[in-house]
Amino acid sequence: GGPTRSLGVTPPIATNGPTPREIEVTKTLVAELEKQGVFETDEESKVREVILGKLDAMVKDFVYRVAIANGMSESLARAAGGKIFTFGSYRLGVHGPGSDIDTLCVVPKHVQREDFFTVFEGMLKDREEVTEVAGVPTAHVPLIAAKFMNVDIDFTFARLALPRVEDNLSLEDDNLLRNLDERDVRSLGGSRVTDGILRLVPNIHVFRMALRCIKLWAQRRAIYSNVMGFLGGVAWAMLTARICQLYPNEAAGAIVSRFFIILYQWKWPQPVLLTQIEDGPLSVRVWNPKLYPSDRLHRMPIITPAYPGMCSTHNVSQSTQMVMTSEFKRAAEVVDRVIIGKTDWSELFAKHDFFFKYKYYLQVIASSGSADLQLKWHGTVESKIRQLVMKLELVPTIMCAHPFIKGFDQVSECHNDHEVRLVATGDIPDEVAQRTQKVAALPETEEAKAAAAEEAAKVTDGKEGHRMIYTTTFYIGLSIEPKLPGEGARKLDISYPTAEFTGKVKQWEQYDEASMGIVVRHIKWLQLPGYVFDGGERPAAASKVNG
Ligand code: 3AT
Ligand code: MN
Ligand code: MN
Repeated sequence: GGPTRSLGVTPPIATNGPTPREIEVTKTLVAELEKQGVFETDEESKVREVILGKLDAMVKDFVYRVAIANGMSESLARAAGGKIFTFGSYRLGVHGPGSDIDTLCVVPKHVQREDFFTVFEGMLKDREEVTEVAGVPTAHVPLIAAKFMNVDIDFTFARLALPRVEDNLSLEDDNLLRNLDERDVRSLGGSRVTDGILRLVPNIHVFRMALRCIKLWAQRRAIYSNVMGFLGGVAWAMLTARICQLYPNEAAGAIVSRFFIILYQWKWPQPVLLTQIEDGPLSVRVWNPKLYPSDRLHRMPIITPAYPGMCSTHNVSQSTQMVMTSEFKRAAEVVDRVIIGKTDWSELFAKHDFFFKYKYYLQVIASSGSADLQLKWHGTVESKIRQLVMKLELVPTIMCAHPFIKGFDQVSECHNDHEVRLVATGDIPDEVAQRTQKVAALPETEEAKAAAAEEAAKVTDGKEGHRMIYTTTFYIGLSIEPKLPGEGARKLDISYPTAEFTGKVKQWEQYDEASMGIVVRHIKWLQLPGYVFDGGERPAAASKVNG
């Protein structure tokens, strides 16, 4: 190989290039990833480039319009600039055919955040290429979500303390953060972290291929979710980047192999760093377990490489760490067998076995009476699940409380209060289940929402007591300590964590006792409903036994 750039907080472990066998397994890995559909076509990537060109022009036009409206001269308004940056999977170069493009619109100081949600949002709505526009100005990272030429785009926004934003502007300089609003600092963070990762990997092509493999594996094994206490896309990218630093001349197949071995053996809570954590010009906190007790609670710290360095994995709990560790082990064993030719890469990407793994499961059922309400209620309950997990970990007989990464949405047509009660507590009667077939899941598109609302109106119109009930059910697998010989059956008392959890959830400012429900109950494996299994996956033994 070429010259080795030494990157990272330690020297590399090895600087050799790949063996012929490692080159071979890298080829079969790429072939498997192609087969799994993770790459977009050349045409699709050209469309994305066209879109980005148009969006950059739009941002410049936006800055110009606001400047003119503020009374600036034509020439000053033109010179004010504006620039679009990207982050997320597209910027990393690991996006799939269905991925969105995460963008950051960077503007000079005369453009206000309000302008973004009025002027720019309006400009989007006026474009014929744009089909859906939804501004979320109050989000932690405020954004506008839109569909442009059929591609999902997330627009975030940052206003710099500069009179103009020129095309050669880089966001690398920490001093850019001076005198900015907290939200602008946060918005800039997404791009600065992604760019930092890319600067800190020795070979970008190898990094991308390895990361595509790791992402697909983590999704299939159901451990890709920051909200639920696993890792999100940025954390998986940083882990992959660190392994690339340790083997700067290796091929992707070998990186993947080292990834699982090294992470299985990692001495957590020793942090994973891509670069030394540095101080900077703001008075914000930088991750530092010596200084801050709360940072000492992070079990698997993975620290972002841009100032202010932050832990991207503060949601990891004892249980999710256990689950990920055992997945690292399984994956290391599979890849070993791939390398000696005893199996192929497809085994690495085999679907998770969450719904076969445990004897007992908790169901967390969030219910409400309308689709719009359920969307928010779903999100609120979801964001609290990891707190329930941590409470369950304190129950002495529970060894592991394993949350599934997503909730299951259902809509049920109920004809009386009794049916509503049954649905809200997880016992969907057969006749309700049959009525429910038509409406299957929460509507996502505007047309589907309209159709669902119409359906709901038909059900409720003139038929007293007829209602559509929306439910989202989350699952937590429980691993219980085996009982000792001679000991009687173990009692599982989850009333305390459950009560605490439902209490917390009900503190949500929009919670309304009359229209929203939250129920936690435990069930045996046999009672798992059919919808958690893919068609035909469920073994004959597990027929529907409710009650
Ligand atoms: P896809 O290929 O789009 O599925 P991605 O890694 O680009 O993968 P997202 O588009 O969901 O994933 O997120 C891109 C970045 O946006 C990742 C993170 O820096 C930021 N981000 C995502 N969700 C949130 C959130 N809820 N709060 C703050 N930042 C977020
Ligand atoms: Mn994305
Ligand atoms: Mn996104």
